[in-house]
Amino acid sequence: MQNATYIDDLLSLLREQESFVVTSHARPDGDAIGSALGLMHLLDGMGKRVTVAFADPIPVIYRSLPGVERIQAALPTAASSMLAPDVAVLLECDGFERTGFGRIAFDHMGAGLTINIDHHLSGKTFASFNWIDPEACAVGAMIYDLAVASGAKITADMATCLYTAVLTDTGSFTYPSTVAATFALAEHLVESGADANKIAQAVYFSNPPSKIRLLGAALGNMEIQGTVAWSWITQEEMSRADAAVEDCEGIVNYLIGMAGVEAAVFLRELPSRTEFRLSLRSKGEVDVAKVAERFGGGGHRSASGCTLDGSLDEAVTRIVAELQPDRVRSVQRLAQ
Ligand SMILES: [Mn+2]
Repeated sequence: MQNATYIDDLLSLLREQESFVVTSHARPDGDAIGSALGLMHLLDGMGKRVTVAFADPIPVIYRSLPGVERIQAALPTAASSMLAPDVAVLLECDGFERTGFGRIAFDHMGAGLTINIDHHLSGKTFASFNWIDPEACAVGAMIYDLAVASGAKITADMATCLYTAVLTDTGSFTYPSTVAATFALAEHLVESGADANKIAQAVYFSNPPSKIRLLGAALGNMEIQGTVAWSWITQEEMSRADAAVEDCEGIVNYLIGMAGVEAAVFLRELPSRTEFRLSLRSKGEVDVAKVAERFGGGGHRSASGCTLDGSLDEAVTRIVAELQPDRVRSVQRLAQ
């Protein structure tokens, strides 16, 4: 099915329904928040009732986005509101669990219909309506196409949210998903009222000191072996820097930023102290989506994530072996 067909079907579906809950994944990033708020503004304009909910806190750098004050920390329940929403929309999720709310919270909410909009290669068709476009540079770009097709005016608020989604999910227009159309999209969004400088100021120049302190600790832990670089942060280092989970965001990009490094991983010790959350990056040769999927995670070819249990040494040994360039790994397998 072509994107245009998905969009047509999705639009008629949205028009038929009255009330919506929009959510996205746990530890939300710029695309999760920007696309959710962008869709909220679109649905507002269509005269719908919209609730946006995230299981985890909104990082400081996204707290100036228009409409952010409407984000709730819990899904509506049958007990909290008389009316169950008609539709639950999940953005960038491969299942209900990914939202951080848990499947049961969705069952309790009792939405008649579920919509899944995603651009991950590892996307899954778990909802009643699924639109997965791995070619899209951000879910924000898919929401933009939806808005244009609906005939809605792209308001400055909507443009600001969607531009933030595209800016952050393309790594400031540097990832392989950045093509000519990405810049055309950015141009339309700026024309519609997104302030590129103001958004960049909020996203890249408004970090709390704890984040920079934590970055220092992480870079101090850095190790390199061949073409693979890695680093980690323990719970103890988190508390010493007075850091929040969101302060770990982006550390892995410094590791992949080194010459000669083809793949990088950042490991964050989880509060249980028996597990690590991994962020993986690649310059293209190593498919980190496949590596993450081997450990129950997922993502894109050049950016993905997964969780490993065991000690730091065990986690590092397992992941670093998988991150060797494909040809090195196949030679190693032959030698075994
Ligand atoms: Mn995304």
